[in-house]
Amino acid sequence: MAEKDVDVVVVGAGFAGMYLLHELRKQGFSSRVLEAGDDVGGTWYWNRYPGARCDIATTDYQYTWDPELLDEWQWSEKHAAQPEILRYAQYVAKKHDLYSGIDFEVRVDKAAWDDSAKKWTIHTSTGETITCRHYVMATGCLSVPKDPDIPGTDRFKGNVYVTGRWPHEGVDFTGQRVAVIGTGSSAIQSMPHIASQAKQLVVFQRTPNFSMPAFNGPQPPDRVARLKADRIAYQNEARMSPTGVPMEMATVSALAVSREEAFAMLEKSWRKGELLQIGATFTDVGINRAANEVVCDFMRSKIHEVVKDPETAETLSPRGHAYGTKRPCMDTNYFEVFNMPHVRLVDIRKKPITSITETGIDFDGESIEFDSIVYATGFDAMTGAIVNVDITGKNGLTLKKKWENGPLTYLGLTTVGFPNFYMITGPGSPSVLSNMMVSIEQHVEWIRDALVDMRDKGFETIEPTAAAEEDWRVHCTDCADITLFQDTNSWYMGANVPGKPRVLLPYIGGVGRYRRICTEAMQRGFLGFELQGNGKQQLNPGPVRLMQPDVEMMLDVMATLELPPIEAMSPAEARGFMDASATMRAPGPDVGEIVDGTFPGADGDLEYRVYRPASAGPHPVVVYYHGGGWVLGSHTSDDPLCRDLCKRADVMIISVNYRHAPEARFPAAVDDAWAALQWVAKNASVLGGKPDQIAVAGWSAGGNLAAVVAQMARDNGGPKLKGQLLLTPVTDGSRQSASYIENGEGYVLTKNVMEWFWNHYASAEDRKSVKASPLLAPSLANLPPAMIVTGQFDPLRDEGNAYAHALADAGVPVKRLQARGHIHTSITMVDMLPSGQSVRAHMASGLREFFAGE
Ligand code: NA7
Repeated sequence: MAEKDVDVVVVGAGFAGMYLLHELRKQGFSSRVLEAGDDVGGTWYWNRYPGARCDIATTDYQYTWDPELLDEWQWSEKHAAQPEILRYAQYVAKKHDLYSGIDFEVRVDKAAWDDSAKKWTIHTSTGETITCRHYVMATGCLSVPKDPDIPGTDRFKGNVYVTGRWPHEGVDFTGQRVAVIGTGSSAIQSMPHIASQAKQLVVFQRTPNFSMPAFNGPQPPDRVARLKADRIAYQNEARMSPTGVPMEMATVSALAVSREEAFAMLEKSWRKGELLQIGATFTDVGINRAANEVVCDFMRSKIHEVVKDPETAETLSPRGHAYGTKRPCMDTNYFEVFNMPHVRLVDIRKKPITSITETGIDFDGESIEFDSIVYATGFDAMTGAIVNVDITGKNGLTLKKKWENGPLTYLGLTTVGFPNFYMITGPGSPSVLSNMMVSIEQHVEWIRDALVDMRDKGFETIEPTAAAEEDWRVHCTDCADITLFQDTNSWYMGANVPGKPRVLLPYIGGVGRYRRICTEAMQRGFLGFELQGNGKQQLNPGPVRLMQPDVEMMLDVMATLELPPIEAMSPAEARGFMDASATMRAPGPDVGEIVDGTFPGADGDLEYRVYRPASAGPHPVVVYYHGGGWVLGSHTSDDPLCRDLCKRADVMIISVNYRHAPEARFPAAVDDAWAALQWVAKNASVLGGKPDQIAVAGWSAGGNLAAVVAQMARDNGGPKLKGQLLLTPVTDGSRQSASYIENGEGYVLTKNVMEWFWNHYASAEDRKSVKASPLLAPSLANLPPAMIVTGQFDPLRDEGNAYAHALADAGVPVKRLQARGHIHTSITMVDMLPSGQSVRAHMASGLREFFAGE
């Protein structure tokens, strides 16, 4: 007799439900696993269409939690076919006695949270009611086929097949006239099999897809050897990788090599027959449309090589979307199908289907009769299976209602208002953008650990906080924003289901990063969660520290380079190092004109560089002071940033040099900065600027100088400045704020580097001068309007923010922007870190506002 009250109810007995059952038992939790099918396997149970195959190699798409399986189970191919994967699931279920813990042919109709009992009540299709403390949806991401939204689907009297619900006994199409609707992965995999049997095959294509040959065969010996040589290392590499598959990471932009070189590199990736390799050939395929287009061109050239009729080849060639933004496919002889005389391709964008009829399909004035129609039209992905169950949380809120504008989760695992409710590979987690096996295991282990921890500490409920959920939403959006996904209509975006909210459903920040974030949330006392039970409460609002994904990627790459610390170098060495680094960066956008010259500094001539916009002048003028801790840099060292601001704000930027420490210590840089401002004020017209429209700007130490000269201009009768734009400025060298401790290590500008800068620049006594620490000025009243930009992970964050608050308190109009997930240096990395774009756009509009109305 099955228990009616258990610790955990799990819905689904695919690879997620199976592993969770195993772990729950091991930890002594009672459980019920409810499965709609009559066997284990989940996706591999349902998707039995001919040719169904895993696109991830078997070395990587297998359980890691039972190491014995590696020896016990021999995969016959590199990419296993559905029957073999199903047999694997059955083998594991038998080996670990999982069948005894699973109720088959049972659907969950309804689940409701009982807030007084602190339990879930589950109603099943068999009329059973089960109560449980914890409720886990292990229902898979692509398990609810979407309704084929084509008129007349119910009229057809012939055979109808849906790839995701294929008959277990198989289908013989021999001698039949067959229509296939859809050209996603399921169609691409099944088509060669259907075509080999059918008398006539008509393929109705709405959007062509990118696909590459799987080059299937035995498991690749190099991968198997690596796995066998050091299983733990190999699997850890997978877990910490971007996609859940150990892979060589790209080091070069697709735009940094010639087209021939790019194609040669892509050919090498292509030959590997690994789905994720093409996209990983270059660093910028996912984020830069021009780079992506190189890949698209290559993929299209491959289609034209195979398909003999150029018009058909062109119809099969994707033109409208970036590679990878719709699920790229792997095939075995897919494009070859279209060379067969009995196969016809119909582009329904040009020849729309008007209706399915009793005998066939009407489209564009034609009627074709069919014996069978195959719908390969996809799934209500990621959220479909979850909201299909009537799930009611606290205060009668249903999940369907809560998610009507898009799924909201914390870490893709939990959601506010639904205590003790968990999703495995849910929306907001890497799931479908990863090797699912790696992601499944991670989620199962996280849930297991959470349950064990709660039991150990006597907590009964866990629920994310609203703030944490909102932070996660923002972070997911930040990640999505830097990619090309949002421009494409894909099921990743919910765009395949009419009326579904448009949001990137999976988390695109990477498997390894995601794992780190989830682990950190748990290790730091369930950050972002509230736990309750036995009269106790633990509220740890969080949030988890969320770096912009591209910034973190850059830090990861830098970590592998093992660069020497700046503070261990002499100033000359540090300057050489910075100069060398600058030669490798992207140059920044073109501007109208760049002119170099010299101006009289406080102690001799110094260089400047003018950046003029392409528009007709005269322009407002921004005197810009470069960063580099008063020790490094020059009038050209912030070149990409100056170009970017010039272009975005349509202002003239004059980047001025100043003398550097330790050769010229404080206040030499201030004296030169002040001399530069005065010189610009006098010569603005000659330089092509508007003499009555001058602002100052600077980054880091340059931000410090800009703030100081703004005060000097106020105190010395001009020039009258229109504004001051301070990017991550140094404002107080007399003390170290909390952000020094919080962000002192690991984010390029470290506490030690900052101390090295200060020590070269100014004595302890001098640091108290208002010309070194503008925050210490007795009054900040009557200063020009300011925009102050700080980075969340910058040691200088708090002093920048403090200056903004102090200015506001003194009545100065201030715009403050704390750049989420940014470090001290990342906002200046034009064309390298897309996440800085919106920050610089704000900076540019700040500059425009300084000069607005004049
Ligand atoms: P997909 O990838 O969603 O593909 C569905 C296909 O069906 C795709 O080509 C759709 O065109 C097409 N489709 C959907 N609705 C229609 C209508 N109404 N008319 C014509 N064509 C339509 O699903 P799959 O099952 O192939 O693959 C799912 C995933 O399973 C796969 O990505 C792997 O992760 C495994 P569209 O592109 O929407 O224009």
